[in-house]
Amino acid sequence: MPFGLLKYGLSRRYPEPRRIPPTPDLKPSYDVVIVGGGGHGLAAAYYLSHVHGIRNVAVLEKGYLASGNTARNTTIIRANYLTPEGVRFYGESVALYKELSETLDFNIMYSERGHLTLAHTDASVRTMRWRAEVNTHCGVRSELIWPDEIRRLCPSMNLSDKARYPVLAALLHPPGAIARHDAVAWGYAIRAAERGVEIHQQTEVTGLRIEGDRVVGVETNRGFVGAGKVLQAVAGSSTRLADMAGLRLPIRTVPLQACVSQPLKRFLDPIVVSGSLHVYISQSARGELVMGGSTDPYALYSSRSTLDFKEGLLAHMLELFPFLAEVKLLRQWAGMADMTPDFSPIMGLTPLANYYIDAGWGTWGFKATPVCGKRMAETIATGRAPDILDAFRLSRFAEFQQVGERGAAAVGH
Ligand code: FAD
Ligand code: PYC
Repeated sequence: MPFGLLKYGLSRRYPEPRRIPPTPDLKPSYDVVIVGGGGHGLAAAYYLSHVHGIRNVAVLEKGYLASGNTARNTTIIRANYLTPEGVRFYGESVALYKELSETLDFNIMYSERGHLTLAHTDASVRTMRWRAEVNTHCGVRSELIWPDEIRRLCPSMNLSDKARYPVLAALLHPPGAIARHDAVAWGYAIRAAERGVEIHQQTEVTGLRIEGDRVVGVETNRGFVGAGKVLQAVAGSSTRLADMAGLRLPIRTVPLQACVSQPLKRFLDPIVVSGSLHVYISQSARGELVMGGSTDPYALYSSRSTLDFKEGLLAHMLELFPFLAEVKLLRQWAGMADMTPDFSPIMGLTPLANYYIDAGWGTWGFKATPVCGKRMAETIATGRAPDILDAFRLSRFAEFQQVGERGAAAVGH
C-alpha cells in the first residue's frame, strides 16, 4: 500500500490536501463566466488562466464537477474524420491529448490502442478509402487494411465469410486512443484553480440578463452574477441555455447509452467499431469491455437505461466476438447527445457580442476537449474565432455550409 495512503488513512493530523479549494462565496462579477463544469468548460478555464492570463473566471456547474457527459462517455479519441475541416480540428486535439499528462502534470492514463472501423459492404469500403485519403492528405495516419491484417491486430474477432455481415476491410487509424475521462476533467480543474479560477458546484444558471446586444450577467440559484463575457459549455442542455440567450440552435437531443462488462484478461488491443452492426468496443486498463452502439431513436431529455438497447447491442456484439456469450454486464448508463444536422459541433461567436458558444457535441465531444478548451479560450480572449473554428460557426446552417461528418460517426443513428 502506498505510504501516503496509509499516513492519511491512519492520522487526523495529515488531512489529504484539497486539490480544488472549497467553493467560496460567489463574487458580484467576473471577467468570464463559464456555464458548465464538464471537460470543455474546465479546459476553457485552464487555457484562459494559463495561456491568456485571464484569471478572474468562474465555472458554474449545476451538479458536481464533470457529472454530465464527461462522466458518461466511452473515451474514444481519434482524428479519422471525413472532411478536411474535421480531420484538422480533431487532429489538433489528438496532438494535445498525447501531451496532456505532461502539460497538466496529472496522469490522464492516455492509452494509444489503434482504432479499427470495420467495413461490411462495398459502399463502406469506399467510404473507408475516402477517409484514408482525406486523413493522409491532412497528415493524420489512417489506411485501409484487409482481413489478414485485421486478424493479426485482433485475433479474437469473428472473420468468417459465413457471418451474417462478413468483415471485408477496415479503416486502421493507429493514433486512436482512450483515456481516463474524470482525470481529464480533474486535471484541468486543479490546474485552473491553482491560477485563481473559481469552480462553483451546485450552482445552476437559470437565466441570462441581456441589455442591448450584450449579456451583462447570469441568474443562478445562488443569485445574480455579473459577467464581462459568458461561455456556454453545457453539452446535452445546449438548447435550453441558448434559449435563455434568445438563440435558436439546430439541435435535437437524444439519449446515448453505453455499458461495461466484468473485467476480463486483456484480449483486445484496438478499439473496434462496426457501423453496420451498430456496435463499438474497447477494453479498459481494468480489463472491462466498454461498449456502445446507437443513439436511442427518439428525442428525449433522459439518462435512463433500457433493456432494448442492451439486447440489441449484445446480440450484435456476439456476431463479432461469439466467445463473449457468458460474460456478465456490470453497469449500463446513458447521457444526452445534442445532435446537429451535419454531425459537427457549433463553436465560436454568437449574435450577442460577448456570448460564446461551445455546443452540438452529440456523440463525439470527449475527444475534442483539449482543442475546444484551447480554441474557445483564444476566441474569448481575443474576441475573434481562430481559423480552425471557422467551419463550425453557428451561421453555417443559414449559409448552407455544413460540415458533413455523419459518415465518420462511430455511433449508429
Ligand atoms: P458535459 O460533460 O456534459 O458538461 C456540461 C455540464 O454542464 C454538465 O456537467 C451539466 O451538469 C452542466 N450544466 C448543464 N446545464 C447547466 C446550467 N443551466 N447551469 C450550470 N451547469 C449546467 N465523445 C467522444 O469523443 N468519444 C466517445 O467515446 C464518446 N462516447 C460517448 C458515450 C456516451 C454514452 C455519451 C452520452 C457521450 C459520448 N461522447 C463521446 C460524447 C461526449 O461525452 C460529450 O460530447 C462530451 O463529454 C461533452 O463534454 P462537455 O464538457 O461539453 O459536456
Ligand atoms: O466519436 O469515436 C466516437 C465515439 C465512439 C463512441 C461514441 N463516440
